[in-house]
Amino acid sequence: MTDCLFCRIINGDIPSNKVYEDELVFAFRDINPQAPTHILIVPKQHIASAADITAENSAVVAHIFEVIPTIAKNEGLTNGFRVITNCGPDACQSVRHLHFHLLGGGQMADKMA
Ligand code: DGP
Repeated sequence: MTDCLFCRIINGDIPSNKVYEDELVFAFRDINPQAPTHILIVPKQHIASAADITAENSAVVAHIFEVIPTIAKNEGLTNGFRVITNCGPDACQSVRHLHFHLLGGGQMADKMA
């Protein structure tokens, strides 16, 4: 989608600090990091949010969770990490392209909301 920020990052129209890419997935550093390591992991296929995951497109979501350990290891997150997806207005989703925040690099708060 040409009007989608993350689609434009994936296709290279908008520069990003890429940390991982394969045929299904693109991962890059968040422009506004909320932890020492803050990476966004997105499917190359445009899926608007977690509310739009279906039996037809869920394989890419499974693949994202398969590559998260590799990205976390590459980032040195040996003491743990957090994976979050914000979905819809109540969760303050600001970019309508499914993405998983990978956060780590230090002790985090024990509350998530
Ligand atoms: P969310 O609020 O869950 O939709 O997260 C969107 C994230 O996207 C937010 O943490 C900031 C990040 N972000 C927004 N615009 C850009 C951008 O142009 N480049 C990068 N690298 N990250 C961005």
